[in-house]
Amino acid sequence: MTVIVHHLNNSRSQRILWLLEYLEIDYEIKHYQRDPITQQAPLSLAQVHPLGKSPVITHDGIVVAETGAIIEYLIDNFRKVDLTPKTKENNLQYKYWLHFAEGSAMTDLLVSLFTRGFKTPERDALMDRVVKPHLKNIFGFIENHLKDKEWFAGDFSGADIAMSFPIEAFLTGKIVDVETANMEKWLKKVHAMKSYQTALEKGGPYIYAKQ
Ligand SMILES: N[C@@H](CCC(=O)N[C@@H](CS)C(=O)NCC(=O)O)C(=O)O
Repeated sequence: MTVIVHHLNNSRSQRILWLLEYLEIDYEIKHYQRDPITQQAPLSLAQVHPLGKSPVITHDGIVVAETGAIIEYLIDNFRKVDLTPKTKENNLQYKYWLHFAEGSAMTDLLVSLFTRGFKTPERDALMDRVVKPHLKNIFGFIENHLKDKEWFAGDFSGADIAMSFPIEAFLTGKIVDVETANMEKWLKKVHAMKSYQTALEKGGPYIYAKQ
């Protein structure tokens, strides 16, 4: 059965389209548009999954939400190209970065993004004392990880797909001063991939691919 991707414009769900293109899996896109003022997803997405967030996919009567879980589901169920590293060490790295993408990398980025319209002394203090040091630490760590590696976990894997969104979002905003040469080099390779470009054409507006 065809996979249906419930895809919100300008969102994390772009990664799932990329993965589907890379794996050459048959899929359909159901498009959802953010509210232009609040940037929230339309209520219709909550009919697919109670949280009403994207990405979410439906396949064979199953609903799968949460980027990392969707990536694992698609790689496990459609083994056309294996995107799971084989060595124990690379497999651990793969799992680490798959979870890190949403678990660690996005947290402080979201605080920064969600509060950027509130120019108050309290927001400035929160940014200076907590969020910016965290972002420096996290993205400095990613930058350092990529210094002698082509991809996040050995060969190209689902971890690279998961990490694309936080890196694109970070490089788009660049709210802290940190070295980015290795992340930029990695992202250039990602953006040159045919599967990434096709997914971009099919997904519609995506402001984070413009570095
Ligand atoms: N950790 C979740 C985050 C899902 C999420 O927050 N998605 C955003 C799009 S980037 C969303 O749906 N926002 C609209 C809303 O919350 O109304 C995942 O990776 O699937």
